[in-house]
Amino acid sequence: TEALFQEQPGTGNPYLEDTLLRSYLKIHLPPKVLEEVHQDLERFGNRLLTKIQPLSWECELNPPVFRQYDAWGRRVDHIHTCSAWKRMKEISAEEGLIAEAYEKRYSNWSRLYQAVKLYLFSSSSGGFSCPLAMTDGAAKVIESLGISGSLKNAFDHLTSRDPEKFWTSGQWMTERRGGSDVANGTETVARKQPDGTYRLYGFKWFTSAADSDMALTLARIADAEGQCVQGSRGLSLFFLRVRDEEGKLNSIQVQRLKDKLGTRQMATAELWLQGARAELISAEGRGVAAISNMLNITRIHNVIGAVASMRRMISLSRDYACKRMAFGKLLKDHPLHVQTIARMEVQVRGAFLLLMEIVRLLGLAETNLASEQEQLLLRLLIPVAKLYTGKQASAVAVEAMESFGGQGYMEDTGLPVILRDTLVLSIWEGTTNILSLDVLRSLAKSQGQVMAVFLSTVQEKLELVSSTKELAPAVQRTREAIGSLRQFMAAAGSEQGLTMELAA
Ligand code: MFK
Ligand code: FAD
Repeated sequence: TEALFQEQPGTGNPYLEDTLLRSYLKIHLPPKVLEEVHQDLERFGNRLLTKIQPLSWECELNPPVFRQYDAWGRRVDHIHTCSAWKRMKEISAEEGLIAEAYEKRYSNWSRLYQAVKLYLFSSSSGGFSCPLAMTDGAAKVIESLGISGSLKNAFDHLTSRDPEKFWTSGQWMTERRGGSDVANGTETVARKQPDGTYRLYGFKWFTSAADSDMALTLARIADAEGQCVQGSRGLSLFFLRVRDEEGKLNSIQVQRLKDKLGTRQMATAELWLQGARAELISAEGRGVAAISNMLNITRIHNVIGAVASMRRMISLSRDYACKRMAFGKLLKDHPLHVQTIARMEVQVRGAFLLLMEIVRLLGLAETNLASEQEQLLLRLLIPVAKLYTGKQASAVAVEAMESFGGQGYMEDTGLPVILRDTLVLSIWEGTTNILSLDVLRSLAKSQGQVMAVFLSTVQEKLELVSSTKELAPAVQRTREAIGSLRQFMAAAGSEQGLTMELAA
């Protein structure tokens, strides 16, 4: 028989194997909630392992295909997606991956529970996490604007558990002249129609999950002379259906699908809006503020994706270390190799706990249980976590790839896909520097409060662990960091002073 020289790394039920996740839930969830959630997550973990992971690989092998014309020369602009991708949509509805957060069965814990399911789903989702992020963001915007009229219908579809009824949403913000500077880069114009709806004319440069049912997008409303207000105050938010009931595009042409480094399972298109019928859903000129609710949700999804991909890579790496021999012993018995894995493990654990803290706070905010301080903290932590974990995920993925040696570089192991897909996490949903500026925006807006809240929260947490001997060096370092920040603030005169100094 053939000698076995290289064993494939694998993992079991991702929920049962995730000891940090399980201990977090045990410590934080009320017992009754824990009992129900545990049962569901164990079942979901098995479904992921046996049914969903194979679909994910199918999505990677069968990326979307764009067909512009049919055999008879008619323009069809059809984006063909594979059956596994369609199945992911059904599974997302069945599992309530969006619904859970809006039904609020477990009050303030529903959001955290949803985030945990998304975290487990993410690395087996074949890219479907992307439309789910935007779907969640759209539901959040609609909820925050008030659910009425046609938005009620859209909200019901976005939050449905019925696969026949479930819709996904796109988020069309980026145009050719500006993805970060949306306020000045948006050229799309909205012309009002006699029935009160609008028709949109413009070009959307990046539109992911272009097979979605609906989208939220920004445009400038033209006045009777065809003039538009420029800058941020000229932007309004619109809701549109991508296709009508017969599947015909809503006066939209697909220019092409993007040829991407990663996220290849999912269609990202360039779209011409040629009079797409849309509904104004924000106050005129309040488009950026209104879509910020979407951004804050999709940025949390970005954190979920970052933590999930780190978890997956490291779990596989740990398993491989228990199987692969080098220099006469298993990798796990080489202290230097174990140190490399341990460093990554610390990174993913820190990122996971930060994510849990954010969704815990979000759950409180959404059930009116958050104090003003907790709301400020949430606003601050979202961009911080997105920018930090976005970068961290690709660094960890590179390190983890090396831990498999040459096999880590081989396409058919599935490992390079994870690396490619993490590389986008620091670009979309706001680049690192744009999010740094958003941190400053949140500091400036809180007028001297958020930094104080942040520092006292860190101080409180520090006290909880200050008697743990093993943590003494870390506690000391954190104390020093808090001290320097306080000094810096004092020197700046106030938090506003600090913000201005940083901004300068
Ligand atoms: C694993 C799955 C991950 C998810 C996958 C999704 C697929 C990918 C989809 C995308 O990439 S979608 C496109 C994402 N695009 C961005 O993230 C845009 C990046 N640029 C920014 O974030 C800019 O900072 C921004 C466009 C928001 C700047 O716009 P403005 O108009 O120049 O900013 P301004 O004037 O400071 O803010 C306007 C209002 O919005 C202000 O409110 P007020 O008028 O009431 O004062 C701001 O406070 C508010 N605002 C801005 N950002 C906010 C916010 N409010 C709350 N939270 C925020 N983050
Ligand atoms: P730019 O804004 O031109 O940025 C270029 C560089 O300049 C960046 O490094 C940036 O950090 C820096 N920069 C810009 N302004 C400043 C500043 N003030 N200070 C310091 N540095 C600055 N967008 C959507 O709307 N919907 C989608 O569905 C979508 N899907 C995407 C899918 C993929 C795979 C990718 C890669 C992108 C997608 N995007 C989508 C677009 C994405 O959100 C933008 O590419 C991103 O926001 C950056 O915008 P930009 O490409 O215009 O870069």
